[in-house]
Formats: sequence, C-alpha cells, structure tokens
Amino acid sequence: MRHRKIIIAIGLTALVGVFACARYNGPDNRLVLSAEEGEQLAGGSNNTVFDQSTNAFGFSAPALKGMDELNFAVGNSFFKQNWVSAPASAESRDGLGPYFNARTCSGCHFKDGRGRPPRFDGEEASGLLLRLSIPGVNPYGGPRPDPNYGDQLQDRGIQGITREGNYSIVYTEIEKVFPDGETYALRQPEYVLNELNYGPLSGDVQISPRVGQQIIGMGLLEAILESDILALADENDADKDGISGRPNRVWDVFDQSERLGRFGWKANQPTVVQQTASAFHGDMGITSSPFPEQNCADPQGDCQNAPDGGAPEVTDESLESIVLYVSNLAVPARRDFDQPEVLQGKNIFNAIGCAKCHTPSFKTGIHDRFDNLSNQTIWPYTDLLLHDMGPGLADNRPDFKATGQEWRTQPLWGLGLIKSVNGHEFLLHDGRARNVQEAILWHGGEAEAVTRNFKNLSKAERAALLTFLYSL
Ligand code: HEC
Ligand code: HEC
Ligand SMILES: [Ca+2]
Ligand SMILES: [Ca+2]
Ligand SMILES: [Ca+2]
Repeated sequence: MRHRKIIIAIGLTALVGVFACARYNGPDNRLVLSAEEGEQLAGGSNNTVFDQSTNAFGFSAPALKGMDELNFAVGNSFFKQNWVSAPASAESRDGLGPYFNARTCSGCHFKDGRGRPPRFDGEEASGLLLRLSIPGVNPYGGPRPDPNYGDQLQDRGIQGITREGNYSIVYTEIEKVFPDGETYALRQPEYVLNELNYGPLSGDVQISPRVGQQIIGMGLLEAILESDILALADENDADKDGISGRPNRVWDVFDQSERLGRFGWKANQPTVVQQTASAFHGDMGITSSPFPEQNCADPQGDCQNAPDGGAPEVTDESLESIVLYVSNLAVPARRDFDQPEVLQGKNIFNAIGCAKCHTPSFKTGIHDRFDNLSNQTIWPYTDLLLHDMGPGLADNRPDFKATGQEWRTQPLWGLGLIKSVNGHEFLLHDGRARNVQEAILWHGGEAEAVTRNFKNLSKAERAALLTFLYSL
C-alpha cells in the first residue's frame, strides 16, 4: 500500500489559532498531509466494494461466503419486494398495514440509500416519516405514544382502511452571508398535519420528521466495542472544548433490558435486528415475534378488525435473512483519497473540529454472528453519540435519553455517493439541507464554534473541505 506524504503550502495565517490540533509543520505555514494506511477501505479489508455507480450501496460484503452469501440474496428480495395486504396467495409476503408508510423497505431506502422529503404533498413513500409522541416516558423509558395515532403517522392504508392522515411541508428560505461576502441560503421546514381521520392529535403532541439513511456497514457499526464508544463520551465536557457527546440508552425488546443505542437519527435502536423488526412494524404494519401486535392505537377499530397475514406476519426465518442482508451491505471505497486537495480538506476537517464528533476510524470487536465483520479497521466518521445541535435542528421530541435537541452524529461514509445512488443530496435527519455545505451550516449547539471555523475559512479552503467530504 502506498503511504504518501505530500507537503502543500496553504495560507492559513488567519486560522493558525483554531488549527491548534493540525500537524503544523514549522514556521513556513505548511501542513504535512498524508494518506493513512488503508483509509480508502471504508468498510475494512473484508467489507469494502469498489463501485461508484448507482448500485454502490447494494453489494454484499466481499468476504461473505457460502450459505450466508445465498441468504443475502434472499434477504435482498425481501427488502425489495412489495408486501401485500392479507389474505393473499403470496403468504410469505402478506400482512401489509392496515396502516403503513411504504410497501417495501426499499421504498424508503431506495437502492439501499437515502430517503428524501416528498416533492409534493402526498407523494408516496419518498422516505420521510413523522414520529409522534406526547410528553413523558413509556414504561421502558421511551417516547409515550399519542392516544389516537400511536408513535408514528402512517399516511397510507390498505384497501378499505382510511389512512391516519397526511402532512405538508412549508419551507422558509433564510438568506445568509459568509464573512468573506459569499452568500448562501438555508431552508427551514415546518410540518402541517392535515386530513387527520381518527380524531384530534393530543394538544401537546411532539413531531419528529426523519428520512431513511443509506444502510451500508450496519453490521460493522454493531460490531464496534461499546467501551470504544463510551470512551468518546464527555458528558460534562470535562476537557472544556464545548463538545460533550452522550450515549443513548434504549430498551432492547429481545434482552428485556437497557442497552446502548446505535441506530436511527437519535441512536434510538440498539441492534440491527430490532431496527429491522420495528421498521416492519412501524413503517409497513408487519408483525414479527418481537412485535407481535398489529400497529393500531386504542380507538382505531377498523385497524384492529382488519384481517392479519399470520402470527407473526414476517417469519423468524425471513426476518433473519433481512437482518443478514442489512448487516452485510458493503461500504464503498473512498475515491481520490490521496489527491492533494482531498488531503488538504481532510486536514481542515480534523483541524477545525469536525472529527471531534465525526470520529474517523474504529477497529471493530468480535461480531457474534458474522466473522467477516470482526476485527475490521473501518472509517465511518461517527462517534455514535448524541450531541446537542442547537435549536435550529431541534425536533423537541425526546427519544429515550436523547433530548429534543440531541442527534446522533450521522456516519459520513458513502456521503459522496448519495447523489449517484439516489439522484439527490437532501441531507440531515429531515432532508432539509440541499447539499453538503448546507448540512454543515445547520450545525449549531455543541458544533457552533466548529461551524464558525468553517465559515471563517477562505473560499478555497471550504472547497477543499467539500472535496474531501465528497470523497467519502
Ligand atoms: C417509511 C420509510 C421507511 C421504511 C419503509 C423503512 N425504513 Fe428504515 N429507516 C427509515 C427512517 C426514517 C430511519 C431513521 C429512523 C429513526 O431515526 O428513528 C430508518 C433507519 C433504518 C436503519 C438504521 C440506519 C442508521 O444509520 O442507523 C436501518 C438498518 C433500516 N432503517 C432498515 C430498514 C429495513 C430493513 C426496512 C424494511 C423492513 C426499513 N428500514 C423500512 C425509514 C424507513
Ligand atoms: C458536535 C458534534 C458535531 C460536529 C462538531 C460536527 N458534526 Fe456534522 N453532524 C453531527 C450530527 C449530530 C449530525 C446529524 C444532525 C441532524 O441530522 O440533525 C451531523 C450531520 C452532518 C452532515 C450530514 C450528514 C447526512 O448524511 O445527512 C454532514 C455532511 C456533516 N455533519 C459534516 C460535518 C462537518 C464537515 C463538520 C465540521 C465543519 C461537522 N459535521 C461537525 C455532529 C457534529
Ligand atoms: Ca399487518
Ligand atoms: Ca400510527
Ligand atoms: Ca469535550
């Protein structure tokens, strides 16, 4: 493997102060920039694919072999095929609804990638959903459901069942200026619920809009040692850098115990299997052995009386194949990782403080089901911790230990390929950012000082940082 050291002069005089942690090379304002061993292998030696096409997120880990490789194909078909309402001749795929948001997993994770806000009111399955709750916690420390609508608004219903309701999004455009005079705009969304068919929402209902993420490398994130994640937490900001980072603790329905949360925008799910089973339940109305009840709120009689597709509707065997699939989707390799501008951008990423939350690399521990995920040096760019991102991004809806202003640091692997795969780059938890730069500019709260550093970069430095981010 090539290990290059490149020296590039960049005029950073104005920034020397904030570049405190850069490897600053002497008095002549030069930074030593080098590619690190294996950093292009984002998913480690076993689980990285070299593809940047529209299918880049859809490959199996190259090291997956034998029966597991065959089962990956089975899981793939369950992920992509439409579920249908019961009773149906396709017994292994019936039980959709009565209420649902999408008919397939891939309806929201199109090509295993990123969802987006709907383009027009009522656009089917774009990948955005609204979580609902009322103040307080349920018996497991999680969100308390709305009495009439439960914990999620399902905007579709099967034949003969009225959907719960619908929503529209109103964006307000905010014009801003960088210190160097360049202008930018951000759009602030507001959600208006309408056509509520099952009575009023609770007066103090809390609404959290979320899009589905690219689901590459999920098993690798699961294999990161809990102790390595907890070591990054700095709950009371002991080192006084303005950045804390807290673990979420969520309810594991399998173990019936509290566990570290890793998945979802608020690290609100502990494992791939629970994330998958709750997606079936909440997003598609499909029961499973961990979630055996139909997803109907108490007053929703039409939902309760609808025919089911078996008990449970997705068998343990099918669930397992989808979990295998999701766990083993490979991570695409970095592009241009050793190009000078990318290395310059990487240095800026580290120097201005992005890496304080977007932790570049981990070595996984032992994955107890899939050997190929164990002992891998991976580059996910997340600490999997919660950070207060300020009022601008707040949903004001707590989720287990996460407050209404906290979000999990989103992994940045695959970031530069979302556009090729999904044809858009709507980013952040609700897709409000229209590109990478807007996503950065929304960072507030703990990231406030880092965002200020970003704004104070020269135009060329900002461009280098973006070039680095698009190489992920
Ligand atoms: C209606 C849209 C929708 C459907 C259908 C859907 N998802 Fe998701 N998915 C989401 C959203 C939104 C999130 C983020 C959830 C959160 O923050 O609570 C998510 C998160 C995930 C994650 C975690 C990603 C991460 O980075 O932490 C996985 C894994 C996942 N979904 C798998 C699935 C599987 C498997 C299915 C089918 C059984 C499925 N999803 C169906 C919208 C959807
Ligand atoms: C205090 C922790 C923190 C710091 C510092 C931070 N981020 Fe983030 N980043 C987050 C969190 C949390 C999210 C998810 C926020 C949301 O979706 O509302 C995020 C989201 C993003 C996203 C959108 C990802 C996606 O897939 O939607 C990008 C891009 C990003 N960060 C880049 C950066 C860059 C570049 C920097 C440095 C200028 C930076 N971040 C600094 C915590 C941080
Ligand atoms: Ca059902
Ligand atoms: Ca509901
Ligand atoms: Ca700190």
